[in-house]
Amino acid sequence: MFNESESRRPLRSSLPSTGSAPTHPRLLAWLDEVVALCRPDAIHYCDGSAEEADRLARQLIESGTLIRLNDELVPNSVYARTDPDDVARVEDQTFICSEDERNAGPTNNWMDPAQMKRIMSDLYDGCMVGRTLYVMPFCMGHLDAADPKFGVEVSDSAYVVLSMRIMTRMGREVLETMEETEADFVPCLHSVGMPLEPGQADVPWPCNETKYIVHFTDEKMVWSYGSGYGGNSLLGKKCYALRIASVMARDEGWLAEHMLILKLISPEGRAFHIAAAFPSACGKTNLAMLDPTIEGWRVETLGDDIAWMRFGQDGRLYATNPETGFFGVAPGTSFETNPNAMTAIRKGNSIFTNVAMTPEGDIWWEGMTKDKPETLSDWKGRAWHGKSGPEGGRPEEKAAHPNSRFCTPIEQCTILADEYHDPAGVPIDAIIFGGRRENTVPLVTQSRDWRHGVFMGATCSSESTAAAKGAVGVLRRDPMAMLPFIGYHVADYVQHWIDIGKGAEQSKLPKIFYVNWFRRDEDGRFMWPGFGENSRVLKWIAQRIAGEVDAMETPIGLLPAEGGIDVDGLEISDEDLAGVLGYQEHEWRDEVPRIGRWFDSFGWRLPREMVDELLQLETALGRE
Ligand code: SAT
Ligand code: MN
Repeated sequence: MFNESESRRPLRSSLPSTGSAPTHPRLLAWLDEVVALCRPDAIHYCDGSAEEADRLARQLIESGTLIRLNDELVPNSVYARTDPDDVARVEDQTFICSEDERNAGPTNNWMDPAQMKRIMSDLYDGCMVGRTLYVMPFCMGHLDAADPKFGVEVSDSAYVVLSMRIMTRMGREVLETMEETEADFVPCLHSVGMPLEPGQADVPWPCNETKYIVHFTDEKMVWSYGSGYGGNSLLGKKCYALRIASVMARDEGWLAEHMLILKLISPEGRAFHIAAAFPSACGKTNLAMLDPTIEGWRVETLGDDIAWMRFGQDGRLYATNPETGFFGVAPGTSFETNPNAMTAIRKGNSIFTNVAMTPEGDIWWEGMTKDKPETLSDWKGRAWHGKSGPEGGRPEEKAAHPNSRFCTPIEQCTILADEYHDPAGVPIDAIIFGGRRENTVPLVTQSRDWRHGVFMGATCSSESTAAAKGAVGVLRRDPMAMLPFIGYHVADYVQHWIDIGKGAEQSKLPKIFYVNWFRRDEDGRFMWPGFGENSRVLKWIAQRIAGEVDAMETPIGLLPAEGGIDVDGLEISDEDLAGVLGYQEHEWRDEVPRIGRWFDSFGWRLPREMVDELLQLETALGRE
């Protein structure tokens, strides 16, 4: 990996080490290279145990990175405040470094892998001086899956170790399985990029202004530098389970998607399994744990962020959740909006990042309670009194950062479906694509067939949120909610979706739907109440799958027929209901050229099928 060999470069075997060293030959060879380049002071081989987590948490509390929360309010939990410039994924600095440039872009940043390695090797050179290197063997998905997907993350951040332990299967058992089965793994190198000279005091949140999140998609390797924030540093999550896995999935004939997985149970006890893609911070966690407002219907959770879907022996598409935790957006989460998440969070064993804290050592964020507590310390550590905002700040500032997060073990979710534990996963009945659009897109539309469904996914759009650095509220296309996570060329990605459908028995494919909870009226007011009331839309989807309700054919797809959506007991005016369920032809006539421009950006590899779908839409809409 690195071609320098200087005498000052340390040998791994000469470093003080704790934990038991691996015997896996490729892992050892890679670790030798990392140690020689990054020059950590010590090395710790993680076993993933609770004792290890306790010890690291105590160290981080002592060093000021973490604050212990009140054990009676959130047991065994800690709180971190990041550097104010390290609060979200950095999409500008995220690269797909494929050997062939045509395997990246236009939705990715690309750089020649050799050039990127030169740049990053310079940054990594000595970047761990004064720090400990943690070695984390992990597995995305079940250890006893037919084809377990292993990774090893090495990082100089103990915060990353604690988080990876919640989000993935990590530690001794994984390493043992890797060694017994001589399994290969995805090397994931992470550094916060802040070496410490002898005697130099650490800061609470070490990071570097220069940040790179880099995927070598041919080699299947991840290099991350300069950020400690979740999506940039927990490399099993977006980097492996989406960007690298999407490339594996293309080559191996499956799908790695930014989707929640839920099980919907009807009053008669019939189960429907649904996978749903929404951009970051558009309510995936809320939908995954939905508390239905309609009589007799129940939801159980399987996952809230990532779904891996493969065909089973029976020709159906099965989904598994490769993660073991929730890394959810905190603001807006409350016992009203998401009681299941709150219950899971209150069980503790969690890491909270950039939320606010009460004087009692409890967590707080905007939307958790109606009234703001009298006194708080905010995500920047400033004191708040009453309604006046932070000391030295402005009254309209938020106490919790809009992208503040809870990191909580999934097994604490009281409505976790039993099938979560099944390595084969669940057969998917419906796929939902969604976005945040204040106009144009109706509450729910069913696609005519798989190809039309792929068109809906490929043209999905959303107003941007705080989950990524940059302006909030700007409309962008977000194909299958994968815009920041597709590990190869978007045209090939859409083609892969089309091909998945072509190769399957049509009647066994999931039905595809497009939803939008965020439609507003002329005054900017949301017309649909959302949250638990979204169960009414899920019910319609289930009834469509079961063939129990009719739909109306329209140019944009199948819409609920009059009275199709159960609004029993819901306070909504006829005007609002018609407003959210219907579509405006003039808005869609405006949408067609926008979709055309989006497709233009794909270049010549734009799948023919998508051109046909767009023409079909344009023709069906007709002229004014
Ligand atoms: O920051 S993460 O990428 O982990 C979460 C998200 O943006 O969906
Ligand atoms: Mn996500």
